[in-house]
Amino acid sequence: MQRRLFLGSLAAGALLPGQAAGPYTLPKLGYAVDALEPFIDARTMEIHHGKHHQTYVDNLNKALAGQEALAKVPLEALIGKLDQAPEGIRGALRNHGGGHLNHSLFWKSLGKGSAAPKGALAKAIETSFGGQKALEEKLRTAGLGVFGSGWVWLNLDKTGKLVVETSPNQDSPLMAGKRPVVGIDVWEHAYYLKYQNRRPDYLAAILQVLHWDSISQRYEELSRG
Ligand code: MN3
Repeated sequence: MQRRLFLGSLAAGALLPGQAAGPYTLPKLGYAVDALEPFIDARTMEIHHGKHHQTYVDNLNKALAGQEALAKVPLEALIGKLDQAPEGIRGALRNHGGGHLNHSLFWKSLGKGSAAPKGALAKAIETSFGGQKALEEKLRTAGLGVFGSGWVWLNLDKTGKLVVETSPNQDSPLMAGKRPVVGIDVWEHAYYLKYQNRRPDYLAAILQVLHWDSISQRYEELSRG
């Protein structure tokens, strides 16, 4: 029974290349902490990546300590089948494993100089939403609607259709059988130093630094899977 756990197919487009299993480490940003200025300030990036994300990684590793079989299961598969995880660590996996996956995708989706979706993603956005502007408006509205801490997502649903959704806390779309194309962190820790309570200003800013080349590439990897 134990051996049959988590043997389902993995979501394509691994979020954690090079660290398919635990113990997990903080992935490097692919750019300098000030690379997103003035939209996202360097101090926020330092604390968000170096402290908040590191804490999710540390607590995930703590939860998996002594769980040798589970630590070898790719994190995306663990999070996708949380109901099969031991009850005693399910909450920690959900919060800290989700936090690690969500932030790993977030950092990879940011960067300047790539302002529009490309190729298959551009076409899919046109079909599903009527274009990039309309999608951005949907992301903005959904992000404003998250009460408390959470994320707004562009997901692929089980039929391969693009959908805008939100999740509370660090819940991953993988928990609902969806595959995240891109997520926007709307926890206050993502913006409080620069924007304080002004989430609308933060959302306007973060939409300026989505790196659509990377996001388009991820969409193509997910679509192939
Ligand atoms: Mn965060």
